[in-house]
Amino acid sequence: MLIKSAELAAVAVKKSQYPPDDRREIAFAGRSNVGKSSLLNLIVGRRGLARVSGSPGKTRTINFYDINGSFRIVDLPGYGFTKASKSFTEGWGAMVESYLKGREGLVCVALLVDIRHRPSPQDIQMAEWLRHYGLGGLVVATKADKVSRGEAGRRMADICDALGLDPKADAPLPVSALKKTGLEGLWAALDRTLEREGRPAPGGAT
Ligand SMILES: Nc1nc2c(ncn2[C@@H]2O[C@H](COP(=O)(O)OP(=O)(O)OP(=O)(O)O)[C@@H](O)[C@H]2O)c(=O)[nH]1
Ligand SMILES: [Mg+2]
Repeated sequence: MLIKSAELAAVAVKKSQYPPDDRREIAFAGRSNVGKSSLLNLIVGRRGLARVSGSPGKTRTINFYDINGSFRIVDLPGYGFTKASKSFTEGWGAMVESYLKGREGLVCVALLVDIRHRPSPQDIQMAEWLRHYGLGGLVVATKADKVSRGEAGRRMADICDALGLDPKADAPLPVSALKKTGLEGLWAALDRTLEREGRPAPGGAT
């Protein structure tokens, strides 16, 4: 896929702020600091499009990006950062869940996990939840630059084991936003997902 355009379409904390539900959307979910916003920037080839930070909890809103005027990538706030206040954590759940449950155009949620760590209980819960709603299947292992090649293989097997993935059918895709590696595999997966879900979107636009 060639990125011809990428622009911020909406920043939302509630449904009335979402853009119209008229096209396919792929959302990025995962723990805070796992690299969701960095991956978005890598994909669209624009370093500063989504804000990135060394401290967890950078993205606090649901950010919708229009890609090529034909689909959207949705950058979600991360879960599981320890400094979050209780009210934020509860608000996060409600905010993200209402998006994930209520969005007609949402075709897939890419679950990002850090290649160095065994998925957390929240990652596992998220993977199960996505499977249940038919939104799973795409797992991305971020920060692949942090491990050696040999180690990467072992880490991927461990991630498959923890998330109940079939290593032959839906192995995680290793990517590094730092080294800009793994993009081709990710593009191909996104293309396949969009093609598979190429049904006319609600409202008639494709
Ligand atoms: N080494 C390395 N660092 C990365 C990579 N991707 C992201 N980072 C770093 O990880 C930190 C968090 O990245 P973000 O993209 O802001 O993470 P996020 O998942 O959007 O975090 P929240 O918005 O808090 O949910 C930043 O310091 C990034 O520079 C990567 O592939 N390799
Ligand atoms: Mg972010």
